[in-house]
Amino acid sequence: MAEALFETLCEGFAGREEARCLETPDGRVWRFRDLLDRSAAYARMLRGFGLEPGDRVAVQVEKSPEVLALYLGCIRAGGVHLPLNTAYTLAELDYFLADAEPKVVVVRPGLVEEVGKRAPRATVLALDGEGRGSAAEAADAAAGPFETVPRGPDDLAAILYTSGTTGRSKGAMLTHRNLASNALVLKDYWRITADDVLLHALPIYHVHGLFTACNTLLAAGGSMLFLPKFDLDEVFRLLPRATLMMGVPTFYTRMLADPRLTREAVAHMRLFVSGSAPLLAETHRAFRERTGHAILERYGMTETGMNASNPYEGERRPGTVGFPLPGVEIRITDPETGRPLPTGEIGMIEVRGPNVFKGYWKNPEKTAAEFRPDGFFVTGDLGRFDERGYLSIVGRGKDLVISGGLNVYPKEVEEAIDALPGVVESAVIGVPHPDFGEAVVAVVVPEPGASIGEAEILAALADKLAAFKRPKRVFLVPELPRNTMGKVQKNLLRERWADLFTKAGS
Ligand code: MCA
Ligand code: AMP
Repeated sequence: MAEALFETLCEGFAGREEARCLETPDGRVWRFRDLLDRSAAYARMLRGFGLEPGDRVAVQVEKSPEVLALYLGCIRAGGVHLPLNTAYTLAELDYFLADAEPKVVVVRPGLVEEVGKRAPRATVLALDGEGRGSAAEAADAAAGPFETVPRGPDDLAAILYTSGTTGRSKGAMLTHRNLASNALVLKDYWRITADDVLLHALPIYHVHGLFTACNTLLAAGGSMLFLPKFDLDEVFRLLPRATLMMGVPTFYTRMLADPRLTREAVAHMRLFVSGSAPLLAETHRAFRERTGHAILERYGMTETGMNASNPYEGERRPGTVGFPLPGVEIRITDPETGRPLPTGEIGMIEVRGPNVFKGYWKNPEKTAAEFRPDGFFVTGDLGRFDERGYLSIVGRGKDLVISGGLNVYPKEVEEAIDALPGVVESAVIGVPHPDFGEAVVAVVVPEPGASIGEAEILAALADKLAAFKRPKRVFLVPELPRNTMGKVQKNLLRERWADLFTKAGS
């Protein structure tokens, strides 16, 4: 069984260290040897700044191959990689820095001074989208051989923050075993080999782009065309050189809306994978009709990595996420009692396996609340198995909006709006959106006579919430609909604004 992350990620390139590993759109090539050398330099640099095994390295920078080397360097030094979405505001960053207490923080160059003030005990370094900055310079100065620090399977390799329905974000603690086992399982399940070239257009501060994509390709010894972000022109320019693509549903709806997506353009492709948000069955069908490719949909979470996947061979059923991955157990239970339900019934999806995280950072109560005594993790997603064993996700037990593959917790947005002067209360909902799948909308009750409107509310949220969390529209209402228990009836609000973005001309 796979246990040590760095060693697992080296397996695919063993004996072929000179092979191509990464290429950026400007044609710059990284061989695996380059990644080994550069990760050694970062590992030496981190140790030089006093990093001890178990210490956190927080990273909020633009995507580049250098970031991948930094991540691997952190793992090699025995550290814990803590990637952060570049959209997070300084106010959001404060919380992560205080909670995770990183030893080293790497940010975009313009932020070093400000972040230095906010994390006075950390070493704060810079890295820009070209892979330049004080972090890269310090790595240059530290270059040399490095003996990877041995770590155990249950030692932490990464912490990724995920918001909660209540309270603040929680850091999901992912171990070497969690990440290594998932990479090997996916490599085999999706038949990824050294001949594969992944068109990589996802961000690398989340599980999808970093672990599901990079870890798996490294473990397989395949290479990646490493785009800084999803850009349709770049995707169509580089697609002829790829064999494989992973994306969120928005990638596929945008490609479908483009006349360059033709059967010929993708005839050479081996596989398209989708996840992080529901892929509409109609998108699956339209893609298949246009290209002949059945997108392979899979299901995962920050806390668990990948849990289920449609098969590589055999039917990829639209609207389902396929079967539990090898080594992963999935059961459907009664959300109230936790009792397992018979096949066909809808209930809570629970997961157990080597992929399931160790717990929430500094939060044993929350960890205990989300695990059953027999080790199953309660995902908060509602699903059912059909008679052929395919799992469908039919809803969420948690109040969550997924916009363009990014999670937004309504509670967090409501708290930010409710704190504004002139606001009595608010309800934040997700409504269908043609590009993002779901879009965030706020329904706000102003104080009588308050001169507050949509523009003021959005402006006031700008330095508090990352842009993707901010409502796309704000509506003012005299009161929120409530049931007899006094609970806000969000379903009525969702119905009322269901066509907001999908009606012709809106
Ligand atoms: C950008 N904007 C968004 C989003 N992204 N608004 C809502 N939802 C979004 N996802 C806003 C920006 O703030 C900006 O607003 C405007 O849209 C245009 O921004 P831009 O950066 O140009 O957008 P884009 O480059 O077209 O980005 C859209 C995207 C991107 C390509 C869909 O969000 C993306 O790459 N998403 C993938 C996220 C992902 O990797 N998720 C995996 C999580 P303004 O104009 O107001 O400034 S891991 C996970 O979920 C689990 C483990 C799993 O199963 O994989
Ligand atoms: P995150 O917390 O960012 O890891 O998001 C994980 C959540 O994304 C899951 O709990 C699901 O609600 C959702 N998700 C991931 N993949 C899929 C999928 N293929 N279909 C529907 N929802 C998904």
